[in-house]
Amino acid sequence: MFCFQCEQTAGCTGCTRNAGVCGKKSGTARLQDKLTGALVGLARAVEGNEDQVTKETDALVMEGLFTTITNVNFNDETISALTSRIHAEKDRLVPRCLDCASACGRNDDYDIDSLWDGDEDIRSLKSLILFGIRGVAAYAYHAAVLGYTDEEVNRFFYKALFAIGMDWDTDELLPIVLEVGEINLKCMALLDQANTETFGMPTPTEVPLTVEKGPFIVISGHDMHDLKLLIEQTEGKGINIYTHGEMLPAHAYPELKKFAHLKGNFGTAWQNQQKEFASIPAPVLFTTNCLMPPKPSYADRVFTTEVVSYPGCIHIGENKDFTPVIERALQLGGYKEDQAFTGINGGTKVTTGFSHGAVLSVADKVVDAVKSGKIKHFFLVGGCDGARPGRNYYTEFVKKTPPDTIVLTLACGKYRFNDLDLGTIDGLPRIMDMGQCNDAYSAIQVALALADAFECEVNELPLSMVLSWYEQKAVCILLTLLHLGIKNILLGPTLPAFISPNVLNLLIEKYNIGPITTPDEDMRKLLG
Ligand code: SF4
Ligand code: SF3
Repeated sequence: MFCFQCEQTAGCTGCTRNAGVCGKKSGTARLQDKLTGALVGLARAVEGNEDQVTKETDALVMEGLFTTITNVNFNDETISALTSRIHAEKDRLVPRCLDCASACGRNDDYDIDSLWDGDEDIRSLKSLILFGIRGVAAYAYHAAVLGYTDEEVNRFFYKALFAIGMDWDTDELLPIVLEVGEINLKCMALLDQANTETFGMPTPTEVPLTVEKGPFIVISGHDMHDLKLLIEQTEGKGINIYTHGEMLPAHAYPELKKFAHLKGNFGTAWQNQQKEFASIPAPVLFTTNCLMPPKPSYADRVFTTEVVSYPGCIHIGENKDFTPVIERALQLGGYKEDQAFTGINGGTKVTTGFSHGAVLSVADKVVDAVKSGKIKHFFLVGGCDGARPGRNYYTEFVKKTPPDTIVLTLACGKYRFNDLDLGTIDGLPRIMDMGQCNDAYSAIQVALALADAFECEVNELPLSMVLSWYEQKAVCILLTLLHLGIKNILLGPTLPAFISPNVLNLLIEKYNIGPITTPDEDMRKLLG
């Protein structure tokens, strides 16, 4: 196998053995490559047949891309079935193409090995495109389940997939890399609109980490729609719901927080799940990444839905009947007494909901605090978490931020520090959780509003971005920040294996992006 799409890739170069660090087996990796090759084939078939593309074609592309994100789908059967559906769709667009013996190169599946084995700069640029659109597809998928789609975003998937299959050079590929960032901005705006119009504008909300006695269900991932359905189906059944990982920001949405049995958050970072789920008397439902291979101690309590799948785990299908999860929760019965859990720093609660709506509603206060010198600097410390020991950097960095600075955060990397109490500045908490990774859109909106208020460029604001990455959604967000011309981003804990030295030099020259070093050194550098 060859896979180097995530931050924990073996030896910081690539997973090449029988299984990846994430637990993905070589056979599964092969099937995911075939699936991707089929998607390129579908994009080739779309070329010239655009008028034949339907909502179903778009949905298939989103599903195919999302399925191959790290920690989403480990199930050979569902991956193969999806590939067959993609072939069938290509066959509909270009009938009998699959029966044709002569490879015309126009509608064929793409052999992804020719990408992995190709020139390292081309591989690097095509990887940025492929991994980036996997991330965008996940966000587009979440928006689509709420009934929101964007033609331009959908069309771009075909363009990008087509480009991956072409023998193009750097000059042709680089603009498409940046276009991934541009399209992702549109897609995150779409998802923001979908979430806020469906569930209301998030408001700052305290979330307890205590699990109350009685039956409960833990729900993980990013899909708010699944959470809403689960909340509705458990109402009045004496079952409490606890969020996990990227589901935490759900507590801040008015249309979700109004349910009294959405009680709190369970667990710390996603990479601790094998330890934390081992002994809980409750089922866990995964709606998206990050699913780790379940240990035998709790595998029979893990349920999946949407594109997530793991062999042997019960999958909740399109009918969205969560009865098996509900019955398991009642059967397990939960704790006999309330259990007071803490975050990794010992905190008993966390706060979320500082979306662009919440922060910009007190924009005057923020601007005044900056003008009067009470706030000297903003740090955006956000992104994915992961198991690499070097990720303690982010905890240490946040602990070292001076008292006259604000830490904006988002995505699951915040579990390293979101239970810290850093106090307030003029009533504004020093740590503000803006939400999930896609709520990078909120951070961008706030940065643009501050630049507007101070009549300067975003790069001239007293704002530093110290980002952590793990999977492919982080790739598209990073490309969005580059598309917006944001400079001086610090990225860690290691740089992507798929960025070749030449491509890295290009990013350094144009955007001055760099790796994190030590909290002290970076703090000194950023505060000048
Ligand atoms: Fe390795 Fe990451 Fe690929 Fe899993 S997703 S096989 S850990 S590079
Ligand atoms: Fe985390 Fe897996 Fe990326 Fe949405 S849940 S950010 S790593």
